[in-house]
Amino acid sequence: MCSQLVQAGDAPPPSTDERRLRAFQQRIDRDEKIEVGDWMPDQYRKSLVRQISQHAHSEIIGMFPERNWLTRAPSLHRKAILLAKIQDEAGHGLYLYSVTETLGVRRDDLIDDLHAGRAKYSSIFNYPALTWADIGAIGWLVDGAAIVNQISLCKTSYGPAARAMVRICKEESFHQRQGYDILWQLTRGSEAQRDMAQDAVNRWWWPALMMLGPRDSNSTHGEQSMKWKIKRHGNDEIRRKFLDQTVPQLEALGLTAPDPELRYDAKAERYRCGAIDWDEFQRVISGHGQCNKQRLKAARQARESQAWVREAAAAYEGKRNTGRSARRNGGRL
Ligand code: FAQ
Repeated sequence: MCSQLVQAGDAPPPSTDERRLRAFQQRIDRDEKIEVGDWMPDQYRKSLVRQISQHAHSEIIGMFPERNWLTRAPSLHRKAILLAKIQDEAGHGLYLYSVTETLGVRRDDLIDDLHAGRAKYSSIFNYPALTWADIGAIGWLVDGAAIVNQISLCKTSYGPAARAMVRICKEESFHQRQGYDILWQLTRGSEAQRDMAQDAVNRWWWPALMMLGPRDSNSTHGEQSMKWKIKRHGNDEIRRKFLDQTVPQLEALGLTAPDPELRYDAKAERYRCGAIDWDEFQRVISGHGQCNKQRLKAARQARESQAWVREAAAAYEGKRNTGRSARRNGGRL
């Protein structure tokens, strides 16, 4: 009937899908949060699952470079701090997997994808932590880069993700400070300790800049993710903010960047770095970095060797549920 009312030359009325999409985009444009159970385009849901699960995997895999140093930390105090930091990363992974579950996926399936090499995790965790100074560089540079990105994600459009990110950022800022403090102490120590700090910065500097993602011109998801406010800033802008925040800290440490072209552009009031080796980034994210195989192997082994913990927790939960239903039925099972 409706189609008979359309005059020749008029645009056809929008379909239900188009109307829903338009209303969804209007909610995003008004900065409303999208909550569990709200209608969302399938592609929005998929993009969130992709980005948030990659982040969750990164937090979990990110524990491996640091764990080697738990038994070699230079003091009990440093060991306790590192232990707390690594436990925080595990917690971040768990919050983020929980967020993906609100989007209708199963955590086990995501972890299967990671272990089978079908899912990505951050490029940065495919580099080895060779000395104690690397623990400082990871905290300062890696957590530092992660925070700049994640502060922006506190305003992401999906409510559960935005709220998880607020808590994660608070913990990441402690991580960044502990990393800086390690390097601060080393740069005020012996010549060998100072050299160790410089060597760690030399090795982690470029990977930290790369971990913020490809240039905007090569970012596959950036444009649509920004339209949906899944991401609030482009990769290049986040990288610029990270550089602006980090170079003065580098100078305060008395260390240098392995970048002869790094300079302050007074006119633009920002730092500019030399060319990033995007071939290296592509090699690492396609599975050919220094530690990709080692990291996935360790993740698979951890899942297998800890299966008994999950089984025990499930058995305990089963017992509690049986007890609860028996109490509800007046003691009858
Ligand atoms: N590594 O289109 P875009 C941490 C992929 S947490 C590997 O620009 P997007 C805490 C990307 O997936 C660190 N792959 O992608 C910690 C896509 O491939 P796909 C993680 C990367 O999503 C510290 C393709 O390239 N943080 O460090 C990387 O719009 C210390 C095209 O890229 C998060 O995950 C990379 N670095 O922007 C833990 C935050 N970059 O999926 C332990 C949330 C890009 O089509 C110790 N994520 N790719 O196959 C995000 O904000 C975004 O996903 C970006 C990438 C900004 C990372």
